[in-house]
Amino acid sequence: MLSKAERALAAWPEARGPLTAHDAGRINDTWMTANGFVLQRINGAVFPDPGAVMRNLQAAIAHDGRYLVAPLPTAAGEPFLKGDSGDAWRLFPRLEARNYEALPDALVAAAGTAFGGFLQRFRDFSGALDPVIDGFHDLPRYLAQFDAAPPLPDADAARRNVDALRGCFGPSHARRVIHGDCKVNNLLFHPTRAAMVAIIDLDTLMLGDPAWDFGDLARSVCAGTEEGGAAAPLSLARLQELCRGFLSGYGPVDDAERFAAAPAHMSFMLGVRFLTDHLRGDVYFKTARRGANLRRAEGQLALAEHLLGARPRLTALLEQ
Ligand code: GN1
Ligand code: MG
Repeated sequence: MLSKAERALAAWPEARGPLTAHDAGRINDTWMTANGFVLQRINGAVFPDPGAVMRNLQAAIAHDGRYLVAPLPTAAGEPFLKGDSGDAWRLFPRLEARNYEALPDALVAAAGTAFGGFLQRFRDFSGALDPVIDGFHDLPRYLAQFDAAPPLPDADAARRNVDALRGCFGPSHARRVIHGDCKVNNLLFHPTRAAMVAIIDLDTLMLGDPAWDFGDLARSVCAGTEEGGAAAPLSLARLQELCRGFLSGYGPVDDAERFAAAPAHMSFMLGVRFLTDHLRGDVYFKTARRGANLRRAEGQLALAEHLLGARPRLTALLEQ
């Protein structure tokens, strides 16, 4: 019997199975086809309007398609395929590239240049953007959901960590269009050179603060795979490389202190999101086993603490 993914693939006659499941991302599902394409299922529980996600991607490509990957229309000429239960399917060409969850040192500056350059190219974006997830980067809203989640004994220590740290972070303000998910694994690198060839996953392109993108990137450069609970010591050399690359792509930042505060903010917010999902029974982020979201939360909360301490250093690096 054909799987749902194999049935969906039939909408694109140029793509052939067998499909190989690809472990990437915590929300959508991804498969590689046998002949150079990438099939994705957009998770309808997280993105209730996949059409909006795809329109935003097209708007981004229309603004400046450099380094972006365009989806292929279906044989029926649609930008994506509607599946049952709110899911949607899309197909991309597969690029010859390297992709990492934990970025090697040699690529940290290139990652900074990549997302800094993206924000620079989208500085004057004036296309229409459809909101895809309400309050996506809204920390007070995530904290309210956390407070309303049922307590669990295994999460007591993490809950105390949230309570100890929450006073350090306030609300922040949307200013202009941002990528919204500046993780290092959303970058594709040239097979041999230390250069980015594509920025992927524009699903959360939205109005925000470019400092959030910088913060998410710095967080992910420091977090490795996000699976480990133990917080590795921060590498100041990596943060320095990151800032150097970011500034070369973005230009000078308007407020170094705001940008320097963002990595801890993004790390804390993600920690709260992982922990809330653990308390709710793993209903949002994909997990391989029970406890994974708790470990991710512990890792992000510990990282937030380290990154809070690194703010003066980051400010100095960003002022150069
Ligand atoms: C999710 O699925 P992925 O990896 O692209 C999440 C991001 C988190 C990230 C943490 C829509 O992104 O906000 O930062 O996991 N995306 C959504 O790994 O919630
Ligand atoms: Mg994403």
